[in-house]
Amino acid sequence: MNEKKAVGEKATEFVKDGMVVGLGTGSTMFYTLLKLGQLVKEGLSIQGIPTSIQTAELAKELNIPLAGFKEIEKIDLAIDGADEVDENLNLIKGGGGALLREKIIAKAANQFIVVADPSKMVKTLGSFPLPVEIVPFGAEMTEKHLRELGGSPALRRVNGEPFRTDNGHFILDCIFPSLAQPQELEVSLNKIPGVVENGLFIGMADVLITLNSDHQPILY
Ligand code: ABF
Repeated sequence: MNEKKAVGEKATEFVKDGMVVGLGTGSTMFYTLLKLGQLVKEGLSIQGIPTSIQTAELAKELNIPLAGFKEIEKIDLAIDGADEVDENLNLIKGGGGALLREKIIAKAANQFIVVADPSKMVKTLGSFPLPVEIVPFGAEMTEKHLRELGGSPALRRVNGEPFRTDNGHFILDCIFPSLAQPQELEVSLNKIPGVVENGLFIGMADVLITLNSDHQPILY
């Protein structure tokens, strides 16, 4: 069974005619987007706000109408994946590098729905290295500040070159010995000059769609 497809498609049940919908990024969202494309073809009328260039391109291929922030007054609903989800629906996101736009859109949405297969569920966040988006200027100094907070950052690379986000920034993937107080860490990280945003999404998710032990979609 394709677990990502099951949870990704389930999320489309929240999408109603006339909504402005934040469109997340990643391999689970891929299935949400495919299903939304089908629903649009069948007459559903929505406007999508994409969280990445990759999602914008897929949405265009699927003829899902897109809007920019200038053209909308509100986002009714945002749907997105996650790298880790704890029991309080706190998240680590950014494995795909789209965390900044994802957080802007999740924050702006009236309702934020997370689609995550059971492999993403954890008791405590932190096994997945926390992505921290930083400006390239002074990257070594920003890295030093992250070490001072107890983190072990590694510059994300692709083919040997620093990975660049859609915003032109770098990503430091950061292991912390403990993420027991993620809310405080989220604030401390964002106080570091050079840090643009981090992948902790604390208290933002309204609904989680995952699978139960019978592999059926379940909502929390
Ligand atoms: C995005 O999708 C990212 O924040 C996250 O890294 C990823 C989730 O993984 P998947 O590709 O498994 O859906 O939301």
